Amino acid sequence: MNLPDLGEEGERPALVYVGLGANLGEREAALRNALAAIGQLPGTLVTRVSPLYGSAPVDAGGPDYLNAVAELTTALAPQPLLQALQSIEQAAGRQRPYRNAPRTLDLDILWFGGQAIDTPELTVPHPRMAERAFVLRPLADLAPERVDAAALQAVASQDIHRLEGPGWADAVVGG
Ligand code: A4P
Ligand code: MG
Repeated sequence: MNLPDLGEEGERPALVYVGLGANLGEREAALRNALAAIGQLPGTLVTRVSPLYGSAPVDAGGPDYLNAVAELTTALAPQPLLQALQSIEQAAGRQRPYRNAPRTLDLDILWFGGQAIDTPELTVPHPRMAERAFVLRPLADLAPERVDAAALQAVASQDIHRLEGPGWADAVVGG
């Protein structure tokens, strides 16, 4: 993997939330490996991981997903972080035959240090997160103050259940 550039020297690390999903292959192993790989990125620490959820596909077909959200601090700028996450997806065998196709690993930047970013490659906050229980529920576990109660209520009918508590990833993030 090409190591991405660090952000501006002297920049403070940003607090970032990343959504993780998988609905093909060894799903839990893929999420654990991704967390370990994220923790190896330059200037990056995985600080907390949400409980692990199972969820029916939303706007998509295929098998059920595993989903979680990770909290990071990183000195990487948003674009290099996106590139690094895409390299981790590729290493997990991610293929993109069509939009919302089943996948071995999906890593989305949900929130990046309070920045609003709107470029062809990157939109932050993630534009579809407010419609999705598989994002809002684990994000609310980590950062309830960042999730609007009305938004959570609006996705309450989506089929999602908590499979494991926050300790499921301790072995890879150092608990
Ligand atoms: N991109 C723009 N903004 C971002 C961002 N904030 N984070 C661009 C990550 N990528 C971002 O993504 C397509 C392009 O989005 C990237 O090249 C990047 O430059 P992709 O991962 O290649 O394709 P995708 O996953 O098919 O699209 P996307 O937009 O990630 O799909 P969604 O909206 O994330 O939906 N149901 C359940 N239960 N659980 C899931 O995890 N996931 C999806 C994917 C649908 N249904 C699901 C789940
Ligand atoms: Mg994606």
